[in-house]
Amino acid sequence: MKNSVFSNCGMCSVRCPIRVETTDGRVTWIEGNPNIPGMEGSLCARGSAGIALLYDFERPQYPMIRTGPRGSGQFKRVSWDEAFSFIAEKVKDLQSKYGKKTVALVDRGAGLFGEIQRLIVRGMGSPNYFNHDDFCRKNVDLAYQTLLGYGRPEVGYDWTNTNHIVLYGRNAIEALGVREVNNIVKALENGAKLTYIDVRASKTATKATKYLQIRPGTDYALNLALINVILKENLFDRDFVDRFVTGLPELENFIKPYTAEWAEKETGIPAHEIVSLARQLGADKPRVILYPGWFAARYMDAFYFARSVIILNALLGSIEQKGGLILAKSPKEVGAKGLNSLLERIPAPEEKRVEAEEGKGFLYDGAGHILHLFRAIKTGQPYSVKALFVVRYDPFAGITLKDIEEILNGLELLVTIDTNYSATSWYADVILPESTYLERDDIIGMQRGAKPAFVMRRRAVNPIYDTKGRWEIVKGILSAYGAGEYLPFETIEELWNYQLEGTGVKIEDFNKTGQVALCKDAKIYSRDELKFKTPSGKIEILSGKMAERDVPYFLDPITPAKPNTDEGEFRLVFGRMAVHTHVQTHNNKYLNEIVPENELWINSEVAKKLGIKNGDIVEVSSEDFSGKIKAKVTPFIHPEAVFMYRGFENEVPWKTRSYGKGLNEGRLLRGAFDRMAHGSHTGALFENFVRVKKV
Ligand SMILES: Nc1nc2c(c(=O)[nH]1)N[C@H]1C(S)=C(S)[C@@H](COP(=O)(O)OP(=O)(O)OC[C@H]3O[C@@H](n4cnc5c(=O)[nH]c(N)nc54)[C@H](O)[C@@H]3O)O[C@H]1N2
Ligand SMILES: Nc1nc2c(c(=O)[nH]1)N[C@H]1C(S)=C(S)[C@@H](COP(=O)(O)OP(=O)(O)OC[C@H]3O[C@@H](n4cnc5c(=O)[nH]c(N)nc54)[C@H](O)[C@@H]3O)O[C@H]1N2
Ligand code: SF4
Ligand SMILES: [Mo]
Repeated sequence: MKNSVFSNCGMCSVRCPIRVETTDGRVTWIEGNPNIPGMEGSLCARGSAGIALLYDFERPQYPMIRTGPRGSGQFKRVSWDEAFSFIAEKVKDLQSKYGKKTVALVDRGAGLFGEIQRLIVRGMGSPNYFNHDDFCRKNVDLAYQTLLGYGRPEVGYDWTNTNHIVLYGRNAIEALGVREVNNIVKALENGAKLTYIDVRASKTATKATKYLQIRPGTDYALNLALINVILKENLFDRDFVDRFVTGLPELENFIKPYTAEWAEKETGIPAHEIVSLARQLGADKPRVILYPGWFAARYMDAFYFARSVIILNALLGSIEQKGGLILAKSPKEVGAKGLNSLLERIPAPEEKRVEAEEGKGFLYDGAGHILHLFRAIKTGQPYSVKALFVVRYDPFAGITLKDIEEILNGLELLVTIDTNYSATSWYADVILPESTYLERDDIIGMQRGAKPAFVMRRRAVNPIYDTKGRWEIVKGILSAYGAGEYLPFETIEELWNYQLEGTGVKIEDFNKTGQVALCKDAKIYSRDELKFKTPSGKIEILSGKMAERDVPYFLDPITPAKPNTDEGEFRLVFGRMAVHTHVQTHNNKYLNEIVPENELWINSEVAKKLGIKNGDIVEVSSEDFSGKIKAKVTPFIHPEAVFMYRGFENEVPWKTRSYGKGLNEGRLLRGAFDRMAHGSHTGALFENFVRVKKV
């Protein structure tokens, strides 16, 4: 018998709406939800390979407790109750020695369905909740917050109606979300320009109207020059700027020395190209989208770079503008009531997170700074963090072996909740296997946007192995700990009904498309209605929040260090590929078949000098690690950089298809925890040099 449910893909963090078909209780087909504009049946390769994840036997099938030394791979099978009691006893013991705040949880971010795991730490009375954002989008988030008062997830992009898109190393065609890529392609078909800036010609460069190769780490210099030309030549949207932007005189003063000629020397992009781009944007405004980035934890100036992109959008009047950036509307703004929070049922702990205790200078109010968390675990300062829960995140897959060792030395309890055997699980004390997204129901999520909606992920089939849904795992842990009252629901329907109470929406309302929109049409404010969420209600170049927290408004550009390429020294940069997600899909049967290992992009001229030919095996080394990889010799990368796709060389032998294949760039990131970006305290993963030589 055939059946069909609407759900959300779980093969990456985009969570595209999907329709899942089952035949006699087996998943036989997955496609993009045909009811959702921008999806219309389409799915990426990873989304389609969800079936291979579901039926994979090389994933955790029952709870496990470690029996041998960490990293030995020795575990025993236990029942769920044994696992929950083990965790609860250990946490209580550690808390009695080190205080409640000795427990921390780190996840991949709240996203649509992630509120639930935060109940674990809060239920245990600790403030120490962290997510991965320091290594991903936090600079952009903070840049939006300081300028507009909105966070990154609250800003959408009206791709299809735009005249001009500018992407800075945002490899949107490959590091993709299905709706976004479909809409960008539609924009190009409608005649929009795409200016693409990258140190290498990625797949997105091949779709661009103009590709500008930039010297690594100099995008901020480029933007200062764009601002300079736009102000000097009066190319900006005066009406918008007069109404909404404060701090313009200070910006004008700061920007004076940063001419296009100056930026040519920094970026390697000819001054006439910079002036031409500024003039095109001036002509194409206000329907322009300069995208401030997603994976933004790259360089030390990332926060100020992201601010410069948003400032450019503000000068060009593209904010809350058709064909530009569109602000999310809260349920209240569209006349609806939001979901009832599960987290807010629990009193917020009074103690401070590790970094807050270290002093001033922090802009973030959401999750804590992970670099500070790891530092606290390693050093015991400002206080000891001894128990760590890791949920849907694999930090150990992307850092050095030395960092892993130091973190493990500081921890007395490490618990992972994952659908795969992650690199972190391999070292964990307890592995709690979550049911895959096709086998579980999640809490209802709130999709932000100009037309906010509630979203439901429903199971397509029952769990195949002895795994549980996330809310059931959280409930089990809290109950064993003695805090079961914080999640008192017996069934997912009871939980959903609690979330929906008072909203007027019922569970059945999701049957039709899997989503319930909170208003009929997307709401866009006119300039007469528009108000920002900053203290002044305007776009604050001189941000009140930054002033209050002692963070300078402007950063003088810093010329990046130059590697000695004649000696085989390069800046290491990396990114995502279309058929894999970060570190989680390389063992997927289908996707592993398509791309089993990575290569090292290296510039042809430089490779020639070093005697490296296409396909040669090269050794890549940092101060404390070296590994081998195949060279891809190409003219399409800046001579100072080498590039590889991330997430390869899995070290967990249980995943036999991907074990040892390719090279893991994370192991080469020596000192990555010691570099925190200016103003934002995030990682700066591309501020890192390696040596390359032919084997
Ligand atoms: N070295 C290095 N570090 C990086 C980056 C890099 O490029 N290189 N990129 C940074 C960026 S931008 C990001 S976003 C992060 C990404 O890094 P991660 O978040 O660690 O990577 P993912 O592969 O998305 O998966 C994380 C874990 O979630 C698990 N998982 C997947 N689905 C589920 C589920 O439904 N439930 C549960 N419980 N677990 C699930 C996966 O099996 C995997 O173990 O890394 C950041 N850090
Ligand atoms: N298929 C797939 N899609 C994904 C993901 C995935 O794992 N797989 N992950 C999702 C996530 S969590 C994220 S954060 C996004 C990331 O989305 P992106 O940030 O678009 O993706 P990356 O592949 O990390 O892109 C890094 C690019 O930066 C370039 N680069 C390096 N240095 C510089 C520089 O100095 N200047 C400029 N202009 N460019 C530079 C690199 O050459 C590379 O092309 O992708 C999302 N989409
Ligand atoms: S982009 Fe692909 S993998 Fe990510 S949620 Fe969408 S379909 Fe799934
Ligand atoms: Mo990311």
